[in-house]
Amino acid sequence: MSYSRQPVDTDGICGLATPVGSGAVGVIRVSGPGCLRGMLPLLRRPGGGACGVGDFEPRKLVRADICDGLSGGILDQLLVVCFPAPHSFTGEEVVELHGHGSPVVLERILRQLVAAAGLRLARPGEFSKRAFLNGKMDLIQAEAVMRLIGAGSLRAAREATRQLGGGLSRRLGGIRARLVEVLAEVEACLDFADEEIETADGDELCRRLDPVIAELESLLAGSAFGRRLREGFELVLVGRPNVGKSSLFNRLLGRDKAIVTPLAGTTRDLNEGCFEVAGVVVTVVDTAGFWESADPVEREGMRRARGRMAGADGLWVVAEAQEGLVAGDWEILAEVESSRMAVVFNKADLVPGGSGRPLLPGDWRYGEVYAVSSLDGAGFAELESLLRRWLGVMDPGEGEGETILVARQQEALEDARDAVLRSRDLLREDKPWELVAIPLRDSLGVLGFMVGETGVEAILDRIFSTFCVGK
Ligand SMILES: Nc1nc2c(ncn2[C@@H]2O[C@H](COP(=O)(O)OP(=O)(O)OP(=O)(O)O)[C@@H](O)[C@H]2O)c(=O)[nH]1
Ligand SMILES: [Mg+2]
Repeated sequence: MSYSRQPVDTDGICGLATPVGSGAVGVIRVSGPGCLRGMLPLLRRPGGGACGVGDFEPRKLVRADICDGLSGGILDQLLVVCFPAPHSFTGEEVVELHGHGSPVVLERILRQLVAAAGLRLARPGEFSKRAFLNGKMDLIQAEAVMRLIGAGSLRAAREATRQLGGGLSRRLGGIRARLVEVLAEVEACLDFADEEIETADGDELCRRLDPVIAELESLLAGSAFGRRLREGFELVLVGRPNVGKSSLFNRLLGRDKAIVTPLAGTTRDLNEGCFEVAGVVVTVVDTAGFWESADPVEREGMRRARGRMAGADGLWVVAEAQEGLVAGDWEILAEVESSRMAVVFNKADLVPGGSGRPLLPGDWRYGEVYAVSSLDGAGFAELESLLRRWLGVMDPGEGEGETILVARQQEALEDARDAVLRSRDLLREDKPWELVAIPLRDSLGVLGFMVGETGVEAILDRIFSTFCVGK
C-alpha cells in the first residue's frame, strides 16, 4: 500500500508512558532520529563511566544511571531499552527509560531531557501519530490503540485488540480491491467510448457489486454494538407507584440500592446504577411512580422521570402481573414514545399457575411483553436476552463479526455503502459510464479516508489529540 501522508516532524519528543502517580516503575518514552545519541551526556554506566551508543544493544534492557543536569548527581537508576528505526512503535529511533516510579523524579528526568538532550515534550497522541505517518499502522489500528487503552470493559478491549491485529483493515482492503476492479472496467469503457469495441456488461458489474454491498452491510451491523460499547445504554423504568420498579432496579444491579416499601410513592428522586451486559455499561434509572398526586415532592419526582424518559435508549413500563393493565398503566403507555420499549409485568410470583402474562388486546402496539418476579428472579434471563438484542450484541466467534468502535469509521462505512448502492442503481438503469464512475470513485475515496490513506490531513490532529500523552 502506498501512503501519501503529510511529512513527519522529526524533532525528538519525550513523554511519560506510564500513568501519572507513584508506581513500582515509571517509563519515559523518547522518539526521534538520533535520540539515543542526544541523551548520552545525561547517561552514566552503573560504575560511573560515560555511556556510548554501543552500550545499548537493540531491544535489550541495559542498566544505566541518569544524571541531574550535565554536572549533577545521579537522579535515578534506569533500565534503558533502545529500538533502532524502523523497528519501533513510531518507526523512528525509540528509547524507553524505565525508572523507579517516582512522579517527582520522572518529572525531573523529563525536564533534563528537554534541557540537555534537545528533546521536546510530546503532545497527546504524538507517538501514535508518528507511527501512523511512518506507515507502522493505518488509522483504524491507531484508533484501536486508543480504544484499547480507554476500554471500559474486557469485551471492549477484546474488540479493540482484534482491530489492532488488522482484521478490519484487511476486510476493507478486500472490499476496495473489488471496487477497484469494477471501476477499472468502467473507466476502460470511458476511455474507448468512441471506438467500436465491446463494452463492459452492466448486469455483470451489478452482480459483482452485490457482495461488496453485503460486506459493507455486515460491517455496519457491527457498528450498533460498537456504539454501545463506546457510549453505553440508558434504560429507564417507569410505572405506577408500588408495581415494583425499585425492586426490579435492585435486582438488575444485584444490590439493595433503592428503598423498597409496601407504601405507594416510596421513590421520589431519580436513582441510577450501572450493570454490564456483554461488556456494555447499562445505566438503569429508577423513577417515581406516576399517579394523580397533589404532593409537590411527588410531582417534582414525576417531572424528573418524564425528563429522563425523553432521552432514554430503552424504556420498560413496569406493571403488576396479578392485576393486568389498569387505567393508570394505559395512561403511562399513551405517554411513552420510544422505539425500544417493553412492558414488564412484575410480581409474577403472585399469579399462581399462569405465566404471569395477562391477556392483551389484539391491537397491542407497545412492544414486547415480559413477566418477571423481582422477588425470586423469575424471568430475568429473558430480560437480559431482550437487552442483548437492543444492544445489538454480536456474539464473539459468530461469523466474521467485526465491531466498528469509532464513530468516524461508522460514518465512512455508511457513506461508502450509499455510494456503492448509487453506482449499482445507475448500472441497473443503464446510465452512461461517466455517471456510474462517479459514486464508484467516491466509495473508494471514502474507504481510503477510513484507513487514513486519503483526505485525513485536516482531521489528523483532532483524531490524535484525543489520545493520552506518551501514546
Ligand atoms: N410478591 C412480590 N412482591 C414484590 C415484587 N416486587 C416488588 N414487590 C413488593 O411490592 C412493594 C413495592 O415495591 P417497590 O419496589 O417499592 O415498588 P415501586 O414501583 O418502586 O414503588 P414506588 O417507589 O412507590 O413507585 C414492596 O412491598 C415490594 O416488596 C415481586 O416481584 N413479587
Ligand atoms: Mg420505587
